[in-house]
Amino acid sequence: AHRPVVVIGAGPAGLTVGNILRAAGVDCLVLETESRAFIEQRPRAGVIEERVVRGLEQRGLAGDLPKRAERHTECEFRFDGRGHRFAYTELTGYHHWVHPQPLLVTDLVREYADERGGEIRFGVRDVRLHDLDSDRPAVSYTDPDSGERHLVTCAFVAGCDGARGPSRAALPSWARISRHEYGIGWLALLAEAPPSSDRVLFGMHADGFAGHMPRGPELTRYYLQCPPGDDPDSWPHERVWAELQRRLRAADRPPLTEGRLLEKRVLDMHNYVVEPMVFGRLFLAGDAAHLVAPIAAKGMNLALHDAFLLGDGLVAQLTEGDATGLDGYSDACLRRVWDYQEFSQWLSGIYHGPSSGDPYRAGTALARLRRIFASPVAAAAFAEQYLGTAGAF
Ligand code: FAS
Repeated sequence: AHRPVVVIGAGPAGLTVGNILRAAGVDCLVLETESRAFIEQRPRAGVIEERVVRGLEQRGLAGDLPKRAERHTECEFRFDGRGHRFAYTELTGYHHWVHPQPLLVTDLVREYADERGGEIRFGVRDVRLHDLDSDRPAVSYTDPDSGERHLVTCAFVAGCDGARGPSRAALPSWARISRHEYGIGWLALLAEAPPSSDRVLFGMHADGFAGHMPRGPELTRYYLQCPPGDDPDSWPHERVWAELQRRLRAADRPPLTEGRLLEKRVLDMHNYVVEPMVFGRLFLAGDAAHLVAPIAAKGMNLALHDAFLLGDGLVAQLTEGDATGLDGYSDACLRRVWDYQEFSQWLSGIYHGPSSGDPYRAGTALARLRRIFASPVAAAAFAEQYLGTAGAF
């Protein structure tokens, strides 16, 4: 079989690329290892930049997100036993959307497969990439039902298969992978409880970071800093809530609303960046090319920024023979990727300084924090990075 483009991975990146191609009448095949039901409920990110929602709207992919999602205009840092509101929308005119990733993925896969007639295979196995540095690359996979191997030749492969997919492994040995290990873990929790505040909370505490992110009226995402490789089973319900209440306590705020824990997993906090993001006819997008620990809610946003550039670049190439988008793709993505990596690092210094055990890191962390409350210029710079509103990269 032949398709102009094969997309590996039906996450936010792969589905957005597929939808952009279909809107231009370009045939493509999306290959996904999980089932449709699984990807539509997998709990992950929840904060979407206003610019990214605009990008989705411009491509007819935002659906009723602006009606269903919550607009956030401020967040809150809790330190020195008090809550400190940071009203970023007042500073920039931009807001954040809170919209759980499963809802976005559900809309994207419905738009791609049911509305735009996009071809997708779920449950595929053993996906392999072939002849990427030729003008006839191919992708092979095993059909889950028949067990048959299929080979699809194509003009381009979009590697959107996330942090553990085959695309990155297909890069040649000279590709550079930069890694950063934070040396800490985050216990990622999903609580069946209404949010304890209408804004995102960051708790900087001597015993460790804690985070609170609304995920809709009945669900709340919490994070608790823990040792890397910690065992989620060593965190029973009582211990989780005792730690969250302590690390997020503020004199002038009510205690957290507790509830059943639906998800409990330890994220080993690390980042990586793959350079370049292109090899021959393989174009990487999203977590397949870069990972940023969920410190500044940037992972899914970066994936969508990449997907807009890749989808538009493929359409220009395939419908008008214009290669400028694809030629500039890797550099354009990496300028934003490194900017977000640096911000994630900077913010991690604030979150984890107080509990680092190093008084110098604790002192500089609080100094950074006090600066964004004391200096309007520092506050505006922080808000710009937090919201992703910087113009050029
Ligand atoms: P994805 O990983 O979403 O999608 C890749 C797809 O490829 C998956 O559907 C996978 O099943 C499929 N795939 C993998 N291997 C394959 C193969 N061999 N063949 C075919 N398909 C294959 N980001 C935030 O911004 N904020 C957060 O709060 C946040 N929290 C997170 C919490 C957790 C527990 C995790 C794991 C991630 C979190 N992230 C968060 C980051 C996450 O949202 C990613 O940045 C985002 O999903 C990236 O989108 P994609 O690049 O499309 O990759």
